[in-house]
Amino acid sequence: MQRAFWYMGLAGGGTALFLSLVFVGSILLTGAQAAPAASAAPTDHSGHDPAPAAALVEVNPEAPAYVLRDPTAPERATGEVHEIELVMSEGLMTVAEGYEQLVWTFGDQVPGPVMRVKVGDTIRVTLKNPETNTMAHSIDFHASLVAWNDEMRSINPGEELTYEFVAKYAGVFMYHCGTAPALMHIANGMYGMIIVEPTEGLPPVDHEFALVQSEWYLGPQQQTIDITKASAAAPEPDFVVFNGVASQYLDNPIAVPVGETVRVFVLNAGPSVDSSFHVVGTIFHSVIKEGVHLVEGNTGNWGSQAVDLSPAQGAIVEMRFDEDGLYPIVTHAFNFVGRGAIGLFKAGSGGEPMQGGH
Ligand SMILES: [Cu+2]
Repeated sequence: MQRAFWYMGLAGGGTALFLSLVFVGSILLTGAQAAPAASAAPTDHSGHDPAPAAALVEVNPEAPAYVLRDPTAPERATGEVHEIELVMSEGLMTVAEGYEQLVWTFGDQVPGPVMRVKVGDTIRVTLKNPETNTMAHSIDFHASLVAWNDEMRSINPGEELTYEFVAKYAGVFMYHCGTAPALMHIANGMYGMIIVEPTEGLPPVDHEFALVQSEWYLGPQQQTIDITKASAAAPEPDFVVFNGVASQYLDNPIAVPVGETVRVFVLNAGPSVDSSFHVVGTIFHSVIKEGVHLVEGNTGNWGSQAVDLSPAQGAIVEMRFDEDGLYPIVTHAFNFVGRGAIGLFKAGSGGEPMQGGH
């Protein structure tokens, strides 16, 4: 329904068209039109081409609908010692409308579960590789200070290991499978976010979300990703996504009230493409990126328009939406916006559908 509303009155379909209407300007318009989604391919009922870039993998209209990932950030875990059981599974996942891949996961989801602790806490993860799996796997918590050849070792199907560490530094950290080739294991879904707050905790805000950007290099339907594509020196992902699934928050906008403070924990899991995290129509008044804090109310009132995150970098950004309406979430590397790296914050009622041309 959201999409029907969103595209109502538009002559064509496609994310690229949406962009061309939002971003008036010849440079942006040219970029958007060059995106594969702007092709003359027939659109589906929703009005957007679900296969913008996956030219070499045939769309499967019978693929199950994707499972919408709740973007709400979890509360910080209570207590100081956290026992976490993490099962690494291998199974099918719809990563974009019409595209199903055989993914490897932490906790049956891509990205893996968002964990949230504070400095000083002990995290004791019991990592399990079920007998039914086909591959060895492992885990590497960037929030930890441990030896690579101990806790990060690979375990075979049927084995488990305990990975224990004390969180000593605050930040938005990546965790991922490091089993060789790590590129394959990350690109096939084995990554997630762990938030470590300062000992005293983050100041409370009205709303908190967690968004993980990552790439899909599609393999054939229901098979693992294409490691040859993923290995290219200049990688061309079929999809760049937030929280595992292409355009899921374009289809299902994230509702927020007008004027309240929204905090987003952002991680770029890569494996290979940089992110320029941007929310159209707002300015980040607070950014904590890799330990560096842009503080609201600073002398000069400096603000931030986009946060650059290389693979395995994270940030906490805060913003407010001053007007009722829609605020697109993108990486401002616009070649990827037509490939699934787009969502929407819907502030208040969401305003009126955008009218007219440009
Ligand atoms: Cu793995």
